Amino acid sequence: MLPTPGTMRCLSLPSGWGLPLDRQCTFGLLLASQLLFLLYYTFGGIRSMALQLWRGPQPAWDYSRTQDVYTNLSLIQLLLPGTHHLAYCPQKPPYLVGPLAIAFNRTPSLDEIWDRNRLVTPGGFYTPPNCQARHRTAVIVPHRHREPHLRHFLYYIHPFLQRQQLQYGLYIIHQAGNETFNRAKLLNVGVKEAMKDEDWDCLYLHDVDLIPENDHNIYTCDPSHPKHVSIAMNKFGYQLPYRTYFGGVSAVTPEQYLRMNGFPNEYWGWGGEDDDIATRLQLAGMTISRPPLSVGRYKMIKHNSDRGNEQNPRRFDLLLRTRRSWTQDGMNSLVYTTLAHQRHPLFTNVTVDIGPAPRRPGTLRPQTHKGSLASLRAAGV
Ligand code: UD2
Ligand code: MN
Repeated sequence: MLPTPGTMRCLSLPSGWGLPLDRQCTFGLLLASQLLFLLYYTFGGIRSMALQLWRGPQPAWDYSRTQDVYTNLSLIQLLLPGTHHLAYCPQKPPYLVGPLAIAFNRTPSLDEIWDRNRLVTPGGFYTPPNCQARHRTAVIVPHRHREPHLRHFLYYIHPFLQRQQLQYGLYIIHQAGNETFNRAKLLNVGVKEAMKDEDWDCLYLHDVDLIPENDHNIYTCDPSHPKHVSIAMNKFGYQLPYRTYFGGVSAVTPEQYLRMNGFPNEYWGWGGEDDDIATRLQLAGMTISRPPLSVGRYKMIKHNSDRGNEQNPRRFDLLLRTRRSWTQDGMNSLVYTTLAHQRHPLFTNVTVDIGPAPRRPGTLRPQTHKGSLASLRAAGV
């Protein structure tokens, strides 16, 4: 039945509100748009909102009940003769334990870590011994002068990835010399070097000081969109600091990486490069995918800012230019010199000269020391 003018109500507002019909309409529409706006920002955009609704309620993890990161590893290490070439690993890895106990009061030695991860082969490679891996993930870590952090990272990340039954490789990309640090350019180098080794189907770009807290945070890629993984960190009270935040740990397929022309090479020093990456992936027609907040949890090892990685004063100017620069600055303009490519028992070490940071007019270039194997060994890598 068609409503007559007298019976029509706007958004079903009760007539008792005492407002004339057109005011009711305006008021109702205003209320509805406020509500939608609120929902949109609570769930971080339409895509995440749809995902939340589609996924339904997430399991509530109790982070006060944690397990040792080496739990179940002996079960996995048990080689079953004759069966290891037969079947794919199960869709859902059976050995996961959930929240992990993480502490940084004692820095483990490299020997100790190696001793506990005997199935890792030189270069930091691993293939599940008793089933065929469904995924091949390269973990790429930009690094300089963070040896204690590196040891904590190795201690936790190896058993974490093995329990997920992935085929994986671990790449530490070490910036040689004392020039200003350049995280994003090192990541570009890492991707290029890793892809020479193996047809990886997923690339994890990982800060050395971030340790995942839950092994249900599976280190695989989202085939449709780049994934920002470290969405809940102790450093930010386990909340996403802002909607387009992309720092810490992220994951892209090689195709997604190429589509956004890799990462920028021009961010020298701290900050901005993560926001540039978030912008360029959107300019390349993709959006950010994320795991549930209860799973993408990380502990960051406390640290001061590093010498040689001071805040980049140009980052705001550069960010204004991303729209114009992303097709020229990235994978297609990457230049570097590999100084060493070594298969360490627990990781592949790539030591690289990525060139000098641009100088502001009138500043003198500091003395640089080219990274040598001897200086690396002295630093304990
Ligand atoms: C935030 C982001 C990081 C990056 C950075 C800005 C988080 C958790 N991380 O990190 O992804 O966007 O801001 O550039 O929000 N590194 C070295 N040696 C150095 C300097 C840096 O190895 O001298 C590496 C190391 O892997 C480190 C990473 O670069 O984890 C990021 O640098 P950071 O930890 O000093 O910066 P942070 O924690 O503010
Ligand atoms: Mn950090």
